[in-house]
Amino acid sequence: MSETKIANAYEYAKGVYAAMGIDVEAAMEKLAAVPVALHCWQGDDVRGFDTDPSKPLTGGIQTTGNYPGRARTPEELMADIDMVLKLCPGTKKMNLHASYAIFEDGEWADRDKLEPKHFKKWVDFCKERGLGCDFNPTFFSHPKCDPLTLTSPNEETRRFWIDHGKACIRISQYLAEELGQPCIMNIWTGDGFKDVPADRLGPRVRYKESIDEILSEPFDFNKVKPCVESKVFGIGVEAYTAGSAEFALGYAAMNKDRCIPLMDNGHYHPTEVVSDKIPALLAFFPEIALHVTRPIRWDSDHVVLFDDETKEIAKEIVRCGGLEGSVKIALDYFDASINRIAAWTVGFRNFQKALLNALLCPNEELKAMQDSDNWTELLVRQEEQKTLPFGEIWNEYCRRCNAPVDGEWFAIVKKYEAEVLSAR
Ligand code: RNT
Ligand code: ZN
Repeated sequence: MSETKIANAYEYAKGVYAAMGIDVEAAMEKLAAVPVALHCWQGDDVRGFDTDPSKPLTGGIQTTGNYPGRARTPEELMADIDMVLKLCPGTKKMNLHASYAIFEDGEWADRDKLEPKHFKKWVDFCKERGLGCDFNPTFFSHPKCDPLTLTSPNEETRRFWIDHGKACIRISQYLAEELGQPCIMNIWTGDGFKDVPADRLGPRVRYKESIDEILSEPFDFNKVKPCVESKVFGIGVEAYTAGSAEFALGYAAMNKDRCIPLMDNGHYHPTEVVSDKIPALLAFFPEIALHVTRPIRWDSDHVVLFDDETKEIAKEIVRCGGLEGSVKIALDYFDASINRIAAWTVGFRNFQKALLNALLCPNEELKAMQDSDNWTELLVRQEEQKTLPFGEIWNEYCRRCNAPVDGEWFAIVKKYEAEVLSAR
């Protein structure tokens, strides 16, 4: 399309929204400043660098597929992330797992002995690109999972994982200080049982005490935001998960001065929706964190789509004022069956689309309809909203962020695949 045609299309779309009282310029500007955390683990199927990559994942999670080109080293992973950063509009933040520690000169440290220095290369990477960084202790895929971690009845096992958690607090504080942005530190374990347990309370009490010990490590809550992520079940732990929704929420509610709840939208029964849980939690918590993913029948971690529930999650974030900082947004999915860079990019761009779409809704007007019991017009307006010329505003947003528009970026991925990924 010619420059003039593009400009005309944008001006037309802008006019359509303006007629509804929507300032598209303000929406784009607001979105461009919101950090969304990009999960490093999409690039290497959640394998990390600190354990044998031929060993299977544990903790009830699974990547499926064997698409060629997986990143095998920190250098490869960073190169792939650079490609994704270029292809996605908006403000990004990195999201690392402890298993992505980078060891130099033949050195290796076990997870309970990890130090900030093992993440120095990531700090350099983030600094060069102006990124903040979130962090996750890795309580899975490791010989010290017995298979339990923080809930283990074996004191030695539990101690090892508590020490890992404490090391991660220190690393998170280092990341926050070096990068000048808060670090969300997410505690998730897959601890649970395949079959009906005889003791459901014991593991949860141990989990609670373990988190208490981890959070007794000194940190500045303005810089490090520990969270607890709940889950309904995982592969091989179908009958019982210690870190259930009630457990995680209960913990966060009782520890509001040092902990926030994290909801992953793959971690609930299929008829439950996180979009509805966001305002429920914001009625009680000043800050919450999200893992945005796409479950199909279970926590399958498919690539995030621009689908109804993703749009609804974004709408709730926007309507509840979450973009002002109360909702910490991160992506969490891992698909090894398609080009991993494309997977990362599609999901990141889709969540940007969902947020932009939410910012382009006449939220105040719609709310007034609800409050005046005008459900007829609310239905009509919400339906009409779906066919507005959103694509033109989205493309303009991409151009302003110096990111490729839809239709342009996949060719770049194919070239990278031919030149770089296929040689791995
Ligand atoms: C697993 C959780 C957890 C992980 C990452 C790798 O079900 O969602 O957040 O996906 O920590
Ligand atoms: Zn998650």
